[in-house]
Amino acid sequence: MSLITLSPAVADAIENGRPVVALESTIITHGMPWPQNLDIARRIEATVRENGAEPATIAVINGTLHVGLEDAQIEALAKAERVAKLSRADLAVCMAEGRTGATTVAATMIAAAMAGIEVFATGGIGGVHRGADKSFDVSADLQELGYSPVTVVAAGPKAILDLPKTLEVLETGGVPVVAFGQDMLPAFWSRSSGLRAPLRMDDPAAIARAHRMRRRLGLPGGQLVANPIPEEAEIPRAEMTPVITRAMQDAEAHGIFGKDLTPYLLQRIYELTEGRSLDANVALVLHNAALGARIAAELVKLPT
Ligand code: PSU
Ligand code: MN
Repeated sequence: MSLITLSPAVADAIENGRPVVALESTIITHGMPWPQNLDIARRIEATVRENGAEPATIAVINGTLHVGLEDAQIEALAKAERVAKLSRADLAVCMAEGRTGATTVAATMIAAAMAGIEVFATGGIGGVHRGADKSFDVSADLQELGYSPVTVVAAGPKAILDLPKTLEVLETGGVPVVAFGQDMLPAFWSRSSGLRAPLRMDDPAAIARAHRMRRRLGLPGGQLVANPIPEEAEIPRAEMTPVITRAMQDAEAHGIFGKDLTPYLLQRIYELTEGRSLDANVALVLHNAALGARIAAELVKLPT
C-alpha cells in the first residue's frame, strides 16, 4: 500500500500533468491563532488555484500521510489543540503510532518529494536561532533543503533568527538561496534584511529551469526562493526589532526552547504587535502562494 494518500483533486492534477503546489500544515496549527488560521489556510489554497495550480496541503491524520486535504480536514486541524509538530525526526513515529501531526517545512518537503510535487509555498522557514552558539538550535528545515528536491518559496528568514548564520548553513548544505526580483535578501516582515542574497532571479520560468537543472546534474536538494513581502504590507525593521527582543527575553524567562521556541515567538510577536504581525504574515504568504503557482506552471512545461 502506498505510504501517501493523495486527495482526489491532487491525484487528478498529478496524473494529468497539471501544476501542483505543496502547502504545510504547521503554519495552520502552530503558526497562526484560531480562528484566523482557518480562514487564512483557505485563502492560501484559493490563491494557488487562482494562479492556475492545485494546492496540496500536507498533514498526518490518524497515522496517514495526506497530500491534499479536504476542507473538513483543514478545519479539524485548525481547531485542534495540541497537535504534534512534525519535522524529519518525528514523521515516522507519528505515522507508526497512528497519530495526528502537522508538517513543518522539513516534513512537508519530504512528503511533497514522495508525491512528485516540486514546488512548495509557505511563509517563513526555520533557521539558525540567535544564540545558536550556545543552544545549538538549528532548524532541520535547513538540512532538508539540501536533501529533498523541492523548490520552497518563502518570504526569507524571520528576524527571530540569526540571518548571516542561516545563510552560512544553507551554503554549506549546497542550497541555492535566490532573492526574487531584487538583490537584497528579504527578511519576512521587511523587504530587505540588509544582507545581499547569494543569488537573484526575476523570472519564475528561470527558477523552474534551475530546479530541473539540479536534477539533471544529479544534485540532491531543492532551492530556497525568498520572495519579498508586498510593499504595502511591510512592517519597518525599526518597529519589529524591540518586539523581537522582548519576545526572545520572554521565551528565555519562561524556559522555552527546542520545538516550542518558534511557535512561542510567533504567538508572542502577534500579541506584542496587537495582531499587526499576522496581517503582514497573511499578505506575504498569499504572495508566496501566487509565486509558487507560477513556478509550478512553468515546471510542467519543461521536459522532465
Ligand atoms: N517560521 C514562520 N512561521 C512558521 C514557521 C516558521 O515564520 O509557521 C514554522 C514552519 O513550519 C517551520 C517551523 O518549518 O516553524 C520551524 O520550526 P523549528 O524552528 O522548530 O524547526
Ligand atoms: Mn529548533
